[in-house]
Formats: sequence, structure tokens, C-alpha cells
Amino acid sequence: MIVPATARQRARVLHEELHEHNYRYYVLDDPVITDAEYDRLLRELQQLEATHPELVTPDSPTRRVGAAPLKAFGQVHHELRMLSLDNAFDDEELADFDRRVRERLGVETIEYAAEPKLDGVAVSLLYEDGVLVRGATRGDGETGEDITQNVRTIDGVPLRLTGDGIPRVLEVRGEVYIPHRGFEQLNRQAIAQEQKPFVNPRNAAAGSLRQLDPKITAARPLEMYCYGVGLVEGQLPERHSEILTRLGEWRLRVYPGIGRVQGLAGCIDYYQSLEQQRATLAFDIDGVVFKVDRLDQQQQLGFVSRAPRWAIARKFPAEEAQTRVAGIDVQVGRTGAITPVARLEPVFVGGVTVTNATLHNADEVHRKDVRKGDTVIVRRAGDVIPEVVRVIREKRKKGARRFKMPATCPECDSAVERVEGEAVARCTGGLFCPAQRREAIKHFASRRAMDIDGLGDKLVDQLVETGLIHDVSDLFQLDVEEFSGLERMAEKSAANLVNALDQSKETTLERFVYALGIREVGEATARILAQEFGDLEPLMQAQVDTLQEIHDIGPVVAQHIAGFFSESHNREVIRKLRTAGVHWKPVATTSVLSLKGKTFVLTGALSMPRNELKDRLQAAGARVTGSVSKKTDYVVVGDSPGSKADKARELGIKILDEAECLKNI
Ligand code: D41
Repeated sequence: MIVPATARQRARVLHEELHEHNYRYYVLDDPVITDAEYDRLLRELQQLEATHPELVTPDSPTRRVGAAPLKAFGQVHHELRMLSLDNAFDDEELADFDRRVRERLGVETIEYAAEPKLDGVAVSLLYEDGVLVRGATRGDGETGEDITQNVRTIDGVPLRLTGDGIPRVLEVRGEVYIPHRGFEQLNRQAIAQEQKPFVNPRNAAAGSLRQLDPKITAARPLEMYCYGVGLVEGQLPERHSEILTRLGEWRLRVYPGIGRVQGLAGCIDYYQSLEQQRATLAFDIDGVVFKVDRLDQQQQLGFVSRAPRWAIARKFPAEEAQTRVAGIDVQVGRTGAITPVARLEPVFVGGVTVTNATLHNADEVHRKDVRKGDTVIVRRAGDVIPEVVRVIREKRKKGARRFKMPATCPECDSAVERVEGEAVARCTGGLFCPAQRREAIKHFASRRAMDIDGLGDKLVDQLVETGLIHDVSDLFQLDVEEFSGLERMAEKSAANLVNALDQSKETTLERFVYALGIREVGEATARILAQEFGDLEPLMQAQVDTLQEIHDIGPVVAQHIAGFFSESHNREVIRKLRTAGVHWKPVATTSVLSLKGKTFVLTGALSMPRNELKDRLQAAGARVTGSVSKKTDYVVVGDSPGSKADKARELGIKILDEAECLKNI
């Protein structure tokens, strides 16, 4: 059948438009049409192609999905070997690398291209006359698997390059990965469908590319950044950094923050700045790659065995490490919650030595099946508490016993209870339990509660152990002499402590309510209670029904609050605290504040400590939450904001910078 010229022309226009919108959406992150409009154009092209199959080309925007499942992957021989990267684990090794390069080339300073080392899967894309004709995994560097139909489903991978000077043959190499947000969503789905969640984004990316059915790959949130070229027939610039710029111009995705730096010092600066940004990046990176920028110098250097002499990966300190579980203890928290903790053989992870890792609760221990003596992978990300990721089952010794939650509290022998439907087991000892008492006092003294300077955890342990204090009100009865009798407590620090205790007596109602440590009453709830009741007496009198009527306070929390104040022991402690001089100004409950009821999210690096801005916003009646949703009114964005800013834009939420925000307070 002959295709009418009008249909052919229309198909061409649709190709152009769809490629353009795809590029704007997935590469530039700056779409100019709605998803619905995009779908309309795509459907129109699909219909045209259905009527006139001759119009279907391999680079048609309709060809991303639709290929039939394969029986097996074909093999791809890499014309030019895909090399691997040498590693440098500290600045000294990096300096050695730089020195070797300088000596071989006989020059004083080297210009390096610097780029993040993505933690994904290395992939090769082959373009002929600008059209994507093949995608392959790295494999052993020599032979990989043909995953053409899978890479086609990755929206950020152009099916056709656009622009000037595109080589006739261009092999592009890069890293396919799954960003954090996509990973979390993927695992939520997996759990909802009762499938095993992925261990980490890299495994998820690798698994997604290895699907024989491209429809499965298409449903995975894969992305790609290009880091270099392989086989080329045609002209390219003389520098690595300029080649990457050209790739970007032809609409391939290239990381926007690639640097060109001078010498070792420049490399170290770049490394440090990326390490700082690491937590705010939308994807996992495990280091920085430095490459001699000039291609003539690269050529001169050549490679040894499988790695080029002109490139090195400066790795971040490992966030995961292997160690052994010396034992599993349980810790009793402030509210009696019993948390199993793995005691580890000390191991250096993510820049610190780790000796304990939380196991969260009994279900978690059993799910991961962690046992005493096991070899485990521990992980430490940023400031979070280290955790056991998984057990290496092959290394388990015979006779290793499953963990059992103790039936009685290890601290006070009271019964341990687990309420139906709750994950947490609790000691029923209440303030009879020394562990709960200790933790309650630590909480009371903490910075965001009563802020008693100099009353650290170790000191509280001593005070409770020696019987000097029994509850928080006893703190205010101690004098310099009594404090200086304690271990590692000089008279000077004892005097400072008495002074700090004295100063802490002047507080606010919300801090005081928070400091009491009522179950599930965090800072936000304490603030609401202070604003609603204005002073402590009406709050202490409030019945469960009254409390429940308050917006944001549910039946469980209401029960905890009323329960706390109904206990004579608690009322007595409060009375003693007030007698000792703890006081606050009543809160004006009727005053209407400018930001009352508005929800804020803070993201990126601000010029003031984040908690300070949070305090000021809350003082003005605003709520400050951690994640962006439709209910968010404003997102305050600092330097290097992360995915929260993207999400705000996506949802059309108003974005303020710090200065604009302060003006509103
Ligand atoms: O981001 C990466 N993971 C990355 C990997 C990168 N930015 N650059 C790389 N450069 C190379 C050379 C220098 C050998 C072309 C690489 C890799 N290789 C690589 N990825 C997996 C194996 C090797």
C-alpha cells in the first residue's frame, strides 16, 4: 500500500515533536506540554503507524516498548574493550596516581575532568547515523549481553541523536541507575505485592536491565548518565570534558556538574564538595572519577591490564562493611520499648568505627534472621543509626540459635508485653524500671526539651545508679557538693551544672510538655497542646474526649496524655518541679498568628541552623514537616536542594528562598 504524502509528513512532524518533548521532560527536566498532550501526540502517531506500517522506523517514539519477550540475550563483542577503573581509597593514593601521571608525561600539572562515580550498571549504546541500533551490558569488558530492547525503554536514552557533527558511528558509554525516589516507590510496590524488596538501587537497576520481557524493564524507573565514548567513526573534540559537552548537545544525558580541575589540589576540592552534596543528590554515588582531560595525554599514558593509566576512582569511605555479631542484647527505651541491638566486632564504615547496630524489633530480627555469631553486612548512611542489612548465610556456624525476645525486662525483671498489632515489645515496669527512668531523665535534660547544659548521658547513668536521683524533680535538689562527689566531676563543672539547672527553670510550656516524655508526644504535639490549652492546669484536667477533639490528636495519643496526667506519681513530680522553681509564661491561646495552619517543608543548606528556622516558623504558628505532599503550603529552598524541591515544582507548591521566608515571619 502506498502511504499518502500527508500521512508521511504528519508522521515526521510527530516524530520531531515527540522526540523534542521527551528530551525536554527526561533530559532537561523542563517540559513545556502536559502529560495528557504528550499522550495525545503519541496516540496519534501510533494510529498512523497502525494504518501505515511502512511508517514505522526503529527510532520512532512509539518503539520504546512493544518488543516481544526474548528467550535469551544475544552476545555482543565489544570492538573496543570496556575498561575498568582503578581505585584510590584515600588522598594519599590519589596523590600517588597524580604523581605517576605527571612523571610519565613529564609535566608539572595535569588538567583533570571530574565526575561523580554513579553506583549503577555500565552500559554501551551504539548509534549509527545518529540512530540507536544497539545497547549492551559491559559483561567482562570483552563480551556483554545485547539488551537493545531494554535500553530503548529508558526514557532518557535518545532513540535518535539531534544536532551537528554527529559521528557516523558513535558508541556511548554510561551508567544506568535508579534514583532514590524511584527505588523507594519500586520497593513499596514490591512489598504491596508481597514480593521481596530489592536490597539496593544498584541491584534493582541490574535486575531491571536483565529482564527478557522489555515491558517489565519499561515499568522500572531507570535513568542513565553518559561518561564517555568507545568506538567512534568521525570527529570528536580533543578533550574528554568537551566530548561530554558534545554528547549533551546531541541530547544524551550527561551529569550537569562535571568539572575541569587543576592538579591534585583541584581533585581534592572537587571530591570534598561532592562528598558534601552526596546526601542531597537524587541518586547513589560511591566516589568521584578523575580522568586526564587531554586525549593526547590519555593516549600517551595508555593502559595496564584492564584499566587505563589516565583515570582513577576516588572512592568514598564504604557505607557498608562486613563484620561479625558478637551478641544480641536488648535495650530498654524511655517508654519501655525494647529494642534488640546487635553487638558487633568493631568495623570501620562510612568514616567511623561502628560497634552496635539496631535491629529495630523482634519481627525485624526474625525477618533478617540475625543470630549470634553470624557474619553480617552493616550499613551506615549519613547520620543515621547503623543497621544490619543482611546476614551472609553461607558463613553461619552450625548450631547458631535463633534470637528470642526475653519474657522479662533485663533491667527490672518486669514482664515484657507486646500489644496485638504493634511491632514493639515493652517493659511494663514503668518508672520502677531503672532503664526507663534513666532514659526519661536524659530526655528531660536534652537540648530541645529543658536544655540542661552539661547533663550528659553518662552523668545521668551515674546519678540514677548511685541513687542520688530518682526522678527529674530530684535534679533540682542537688548542690555543688553532691555533684562533685561523682566520677569525673570537678568542682568547676559541678558549679556550672548547678548554674545550668537554675537557668533551665525558665522555660516554655511547650518545651516543658515535651520534656515530660509522654508517649507519642513529640515536639509538634507538645506545641499544639500548649497552644490549645495555654497553661498546664487545663491540660492536666483535660479528658480523653476533649483531647481527641483537637486537630492532629488521635485517640491513642489522647489516651496517652490523659493516662500520663492521671497517674499520681506524675502529678507529684510536676508539683515538685514547680516548687523547685520551674516556670513558663502562659501561652495566648486566642492570638491569631500570621502563619497559623500553614505547612512548611525545609530543604537544602540554609544559612542558619535548620532547627532555628523551624523554631521561628513554629513560633509563628506554622507546621514544619519533613516531606512534600499536596498538603504542603510552602517549600523553603536553600543551597543544593534535593528531590523535595523537584517534588514541590511537580505539585505546583510555592517555593520560597530563605530571605523570602523570613520576611513572612
Ligand atoms: O559513573 C561511573 N560509574 C563511571 C564509570 C564513570 N563516571 N566513568 C567511568 N570511566 C571509565 C573509563 C575511564 C574506564 C572509561 C566508569 C567506568 N570506566 C566503568 N564503569 C564500570 C566499569 C568501568
